[in-house]
Amino acid sequence: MPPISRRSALLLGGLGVTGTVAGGVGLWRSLNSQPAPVTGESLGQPATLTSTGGALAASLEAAPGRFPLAGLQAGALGYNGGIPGPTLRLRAGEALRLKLVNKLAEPSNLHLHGLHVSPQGNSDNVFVTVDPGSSFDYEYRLPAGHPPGLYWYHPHHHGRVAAQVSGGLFGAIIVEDPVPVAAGTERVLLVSDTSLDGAGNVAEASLPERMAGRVGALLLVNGQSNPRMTARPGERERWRIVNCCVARYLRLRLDGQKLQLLGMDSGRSQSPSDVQEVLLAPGNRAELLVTAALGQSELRAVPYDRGAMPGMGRRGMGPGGPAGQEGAEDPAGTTLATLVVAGDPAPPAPVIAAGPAPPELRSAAVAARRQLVLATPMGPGQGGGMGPLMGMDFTINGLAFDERRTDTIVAAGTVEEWILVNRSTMDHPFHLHVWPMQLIAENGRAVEKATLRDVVNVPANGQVTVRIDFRDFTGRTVYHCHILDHEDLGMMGVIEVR
Ligand SMILES: [Cu+2]
Repeated sequence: MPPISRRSALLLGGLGVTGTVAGGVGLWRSLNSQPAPVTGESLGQPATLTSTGGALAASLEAAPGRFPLAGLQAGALGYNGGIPGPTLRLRAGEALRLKLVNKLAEPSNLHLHGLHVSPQGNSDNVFVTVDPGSSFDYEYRLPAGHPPGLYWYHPHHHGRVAAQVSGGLFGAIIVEDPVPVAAGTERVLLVSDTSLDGAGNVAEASLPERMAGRVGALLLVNGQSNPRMTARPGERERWRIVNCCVARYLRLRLDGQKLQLLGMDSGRSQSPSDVQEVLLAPGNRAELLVTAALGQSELRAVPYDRGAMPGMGRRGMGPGGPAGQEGAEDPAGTTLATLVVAGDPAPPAPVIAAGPAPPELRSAAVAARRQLVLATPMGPGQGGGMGPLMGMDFTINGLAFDERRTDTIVAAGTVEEWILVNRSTMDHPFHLHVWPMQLIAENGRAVEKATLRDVVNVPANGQVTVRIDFRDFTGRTVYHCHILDHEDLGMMGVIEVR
């Protein structure tokens, strides 16, 4: 049997997962280190858990096992036996009770990405640790005015977030629209990427891959490789897309089809806007309306240059390089899924009712202004002593994450303006828990429309200005780079709102 790394053993250990492919070893061996994915399956949907009577109560069991990934039986991690985990559907004003059962061989916990809920106690508290073999009862209450839209959940145990998410631990959360959006077919598309080792187990990343941000060789939608969807001409579909990748940016196109953007991250725009493409940094979501046109179209991730580590260049181990495989060599990009439109035309889709005006902070009184500098200075580093590259630190305002230290103290109920400065040669997608950020300016250019995000891309050597309304909740939580390897390597800070 091919050797497995200590980390891979740690991730998958305990249930004999690593040994179970021995019978199929010839297959794996004949396909070298990466078995060929199975493509063209019909797109599946995760199991769905829906609230009733004002609450959703469920268990999420995180466990290693063998899961179908790209049509192969892979040694990976899943919630409730699946990759992705179940989709949770609920409404504003409702309660969500989740029992996290940790059957992994290492600590874990749970974060509800993008939800505007308390960060304290047993709510969205990333400082909770759920040890192997134990469980934890989370309880969240969504405010009555919580924005509708697409959110997601994943582990947030510092140091192991990237490994657990790329292992398969993620799922969608949908907060229902108060006024339904007329769309015939609704699909959830959770996009992830991962690499399998020679034994068919999710591979652990090397330190240089982690510093660049690991990019998996398999690009998957709901765990499938280039699955197929079918529609009738004229049919309107709603695609809810999450970028669950650890580091890969998704610049998505669906050429040949009418594509409209209904919303990004949280809430929805007043009316959908026609788009040719949409860029999702890790953690971002898009809600797209597709009006099907006769023929066959591919949902593709086309190249996006997110920079590279110093001295690595485009063809280094960063994006676009041999380990990066983000498709920079192929301008057509990577096919995520295929839409086949055939049959009798559907009746015309109804007009979409206008949504409410988005919140607007440009005229708000600003109580404090801060600058947060994201950097990757040379220093002792996580892999100190292994050469200059190995001595990179991942910092915010010069400091790597320490959960005992509070970096930023904010007065509850105030609006702040933050300048997010990137002094490195890689983009960093900046994520703040609990409170959404309004984009004010990008690289000195004002953002004209009121635009809310919970992940804001800060371009390499660039800067972004945001405003944040710290309303509704107090407590300690975090902001961090959503290249999850960078977060694990220290690019995270603690904020306390009080
Ligand atoms: Cu980063």
